[in-house]
Amino acid sequence: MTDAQRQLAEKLTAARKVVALSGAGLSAESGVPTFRGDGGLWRNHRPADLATPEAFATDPQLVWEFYNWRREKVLSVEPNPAHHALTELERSLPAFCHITQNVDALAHRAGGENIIELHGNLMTTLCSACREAQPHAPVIVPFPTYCEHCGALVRPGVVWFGESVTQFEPALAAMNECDVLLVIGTSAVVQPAASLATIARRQGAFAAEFNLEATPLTDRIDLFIAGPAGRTLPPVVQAAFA
Ligand code: BV8
Ligand code: ZN
Repeated sequence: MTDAQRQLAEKLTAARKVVALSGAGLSAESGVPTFRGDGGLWRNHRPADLATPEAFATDPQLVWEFYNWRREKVLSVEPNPAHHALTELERSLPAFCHITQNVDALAHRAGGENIIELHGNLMTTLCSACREAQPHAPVIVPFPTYCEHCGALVRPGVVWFGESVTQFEPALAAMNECDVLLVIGTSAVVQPAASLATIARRQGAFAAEFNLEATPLTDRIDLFIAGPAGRTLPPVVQAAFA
């Protein structure tokens, strides 16, 4: 354990309300590709061609296939020790909220409960016109199906660029109330998720960041814990609640 990990463990032991804000780096050790950086999805695909409402309107089949490929990937992997450490943290604290930009639901599969999926969920679908959720629509089919209510094309239940994130108000409330914020595996460049961290810090929360490298947030947090979260986070949680 480093001094930084020990210091964070003490803060967690004393905390009442803790928030974790996560990104693709949390799932990297499970084998889910990240978006930016080496091997990142946006190295080979342009976001504007695949993750916007305009892209879906232009070529629904291409967009659908991109998401099918990601769905299959996610179904073939397992939560990693960082996901499990967050579940243990949730069970050890009076109040805990995990705000994630990830659409892979791995935190749920690790047993996490109070999770805000800011960018939606890969395994759900909604109508591209009336936005009704499609509870009966099969997700992994070779082509998009049609809405049960209005007949328009069904799309993946994720938040695309230019769209409003889901559950922003509860995420904001959690940031305004927490004593400790953990920022895990996000490049902190996509808004409004990235600005949520700043809100917690401004109201006096102690903020720690887990990442392989510095991000635009690093200068504005209290502790930076370098390394893969699956290795650096579990010992902190264990030390805090052993
Ligand atoms: C909105 C879902 C209005 C779909 C995604 C100019 C300036 C500011 C903003 C904008 C701008 N131009 C446009 C915007 C707005 C835009 C935006 O922020 N663009 C950026 C890129 C400039 N945002 C939007 O359009 C958003 N909506 O603004 O609406 C509004 C405003 C306020 C309130 C309400 C509404 C909607 C954005 C949602 C886009 N959807 N995904 C899908 O998945 O297909 S975004 C995409 O990036 C990803 O899906 C992911 O969710 C998100 C964030 O990425 P990260 O998770 O951070 O992943 P990344 O690969 O970047 O980083 C990984 C990190 O992990 C790295 O730092 C790496 O070092 C680290 N790491 C790797 N391995 C490990 C690790 N760390 C620890 N351990 C490891 N093992
Ligand atoms: Zn519809």
